[in-house]
Amino acid sequence: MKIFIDGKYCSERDAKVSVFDHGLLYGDGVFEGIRAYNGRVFKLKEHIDRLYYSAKAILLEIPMTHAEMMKATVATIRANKLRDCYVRLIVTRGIGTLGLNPRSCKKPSVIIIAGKIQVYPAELYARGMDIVTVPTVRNLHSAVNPAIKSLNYLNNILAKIEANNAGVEEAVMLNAEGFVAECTADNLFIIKHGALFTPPLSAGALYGITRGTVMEIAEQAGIKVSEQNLTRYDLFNADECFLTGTGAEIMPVIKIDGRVIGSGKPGPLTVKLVEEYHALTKVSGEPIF
Ligand code: PXG
Repeated sequence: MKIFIDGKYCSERDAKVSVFDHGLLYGDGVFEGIRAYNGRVFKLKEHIDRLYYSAKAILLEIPMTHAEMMKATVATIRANKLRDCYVRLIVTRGIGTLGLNPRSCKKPSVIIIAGKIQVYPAELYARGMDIVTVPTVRNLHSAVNPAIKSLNYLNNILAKIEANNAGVEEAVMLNAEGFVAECTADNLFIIKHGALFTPPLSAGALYGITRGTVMEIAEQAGIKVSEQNLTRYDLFNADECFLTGTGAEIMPVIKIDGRVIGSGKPGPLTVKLVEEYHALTKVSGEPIF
């Protein structure tokens, strides 16, 4: 495996960061998760845009231009001869002193890893997922804004542990007002009377790129899409429910907090959206070779 670190490729063995990197010491940095399908990088520009927006929000100046970052991403996939893969982009504050002052970090570090990801077992997609709401709420906008894809995912990790402790794979996170925000690494959608609903970003959802793609696919198919605040009641009484994310793609949900959703099987509209999403991933994006 060839891993990009600050403009050079390293082997997996040599790909190491300093213990003084503030990405490690304080979770000070940002990241992205991108996928390539069939020799093309899916939604590359959208992911790189989000990386720069996250960096801007934490006053982190990425030492590469947007175009250079796009090129380096494609080049790293090419160097690893991959056609279908998962790419992790990481920008840390860089090496500094043992004190949280970011001014001690002279140069941010850029890391690009092209590898594989299987977030959930294949049979779960056919069966649908059982999820629960958890006590850990989504970060407040006035704290670390949940739109920032930062290296500090403890909020989500705690929620994931709580879901695992409850015997399920994924958690629905509510915001401090009790409205649905999203899951730990996925956005959430419901379908009611043939229309699609998803929480607005102001509810504490990440500006999900899969979320955006699904909204586009739905609109093109004549399905009405609304961004609105949702409560647990809305989830329980949905006809269908699914999660979206780069890693998970589209995951049907069949049970929430013990309430069966719709027929208890992946719903027909969800199945249609999954098919269209997979078809799109095969033909669109930046060519690698
Ligand atoms: N919410 C959160 C909190 C996320 O981290 C999404 C929603 C979905 O966004 P996209 O743009 O991917 O549709 C994410 C994405 C991983 C992994 O390593 C995490 C994500 C994506 C890919 C891999 O588990 N998070």
